[in-house]
Amino acid sequence: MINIDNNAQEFWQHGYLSIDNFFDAQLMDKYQQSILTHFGDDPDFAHNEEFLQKSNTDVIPWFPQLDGLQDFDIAEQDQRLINLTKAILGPGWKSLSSMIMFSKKGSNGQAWHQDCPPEDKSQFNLNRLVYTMDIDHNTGGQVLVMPGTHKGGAISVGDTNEDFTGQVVLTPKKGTLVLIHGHLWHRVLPINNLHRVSTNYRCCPANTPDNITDTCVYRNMRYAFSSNQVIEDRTV
Ligand SMILES: O=C(O)CCC(=O)C(=O)O
Ligand SMILES: [Fe+2]
Repeated sequence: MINIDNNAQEFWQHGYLSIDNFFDAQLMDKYQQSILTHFGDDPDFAHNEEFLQKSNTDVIPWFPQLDGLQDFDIAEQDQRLINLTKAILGPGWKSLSSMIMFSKKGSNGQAWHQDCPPEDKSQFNLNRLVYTMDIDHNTGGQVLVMPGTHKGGAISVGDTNEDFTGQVVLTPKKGTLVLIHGHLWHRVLPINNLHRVSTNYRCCPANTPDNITDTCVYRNMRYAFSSNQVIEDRTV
């Protein structure tokens, strides 16, 4: 059983939370199958070359709900998830469209980043990540987080894949729920021997614009996805 109040408190203290066996294994198997069917063997990247290079990010997104697929509503409508989200974000929070992220075997993962600009503490997204497969040493693609950094400002300028003292390695399993505050420094390690899939039911507090995650903050740049542009070069 999960304790909503303790979980919400832990989330706000560290900026992230990981709960194993949150979702039913059968539902996860069903999702995984439908995701792999969608992506096929050799999907194309949806981002432009400059972004892929500078961000060191190797992810292909899919928005199943925007394609009219209702299967993915089941996890989103889980009452425990809804209660936990409300305990963290307060009344009036809203869902953003769910995004599935696919990474090929041997690809880069994701460099350290914050999902949205951290200057205004009240404006952020919450990642609610659902894993439909085990992420471990064999697959690679473990999630790194820097506890407490959601309380500070912009991520420091520096090496996009630096190892930090105090970083925590998350190895989610099939059915694990991971919550990550959009201002928390986080990263995905390179993928090893298999493809990697994660499903993100992003949401945000009341009074947050829907395009809150349009600008992502990396150690070397701020990048706007809507215009596919580097809007700030942070290396100079
Ligand atoms: O795929 C993951 O595990 C995390 C990806 C990420 O950085 C995000 O969803 O904001
Ligand atoms: Fe992220």
